[in-house]
Amino acid sequence: MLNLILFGPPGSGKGTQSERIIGKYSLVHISTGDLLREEVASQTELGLKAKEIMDRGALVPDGIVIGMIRKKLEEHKGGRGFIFDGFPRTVEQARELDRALSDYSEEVSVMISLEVPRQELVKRLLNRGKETGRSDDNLETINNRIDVYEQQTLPVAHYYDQMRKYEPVDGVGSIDAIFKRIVKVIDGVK
Ligand code: B4P
Repeated sequence: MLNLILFGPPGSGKGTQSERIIGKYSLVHISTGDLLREEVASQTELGLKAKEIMDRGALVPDGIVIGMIRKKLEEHKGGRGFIFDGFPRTVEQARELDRALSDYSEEVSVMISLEVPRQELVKRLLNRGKETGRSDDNLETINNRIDVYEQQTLPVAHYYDQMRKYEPVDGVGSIDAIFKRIVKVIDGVK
């Protein structure tokens, strides 16, 4: 199996590039952001709790996110592999992912990290906020999300770097150009 982590700050293009990657490599897409937004839309108990956290730009507790991931792994076991989009976001989530995959005798193949400067992230997310009305795409929450990324999520890159699985990719440019850079990395590990 090919198990990819698509990593990067909010607005770096993880969701956008995931769509392309799934099309080319037939992987199962797991976006914890999308899963949480589905819970919010269905107004489940978890969704109501998650909405308040997401609107502040904070991270939903590890236990909730890991539970969602384990469920998806079980549902799609035996496929060609997974693309984890926006997960893991803490070192604890990374350790749990490794444990969960090892239950299926699997492991993370590579972490692709989209590198985009803060100014560009803010511009993209403000733009998306205008177009879609997403409630966490406002200036205050965007800045908080990027701060949370730098403090709590960046150490995950170091975690995979120590295992020689961290691959930085320039995330600035056209969506097609960035996709080509990603394909080069994936084809190098396949
Ligand atoms: P996510 O849904 O993961 O939100 P995101 O990081 O903002 O989205 P993404 O990075 O995929 O957007 P994209 O760049 O594709 O998380 C939302 C919230 O959920 C978090 O803040 C947190 O509260 C919670 N959460 C999620 N996962 C969690 C976890 N594991 N643990 C705890 N909490 C968790 O797109 C951004 C914009 O840029 C788009 O408008 C796109 O069109 C544009 N864009 C993309 N590529 C571009 C390019 N090359 N040039 C110009 N614009 C581009």
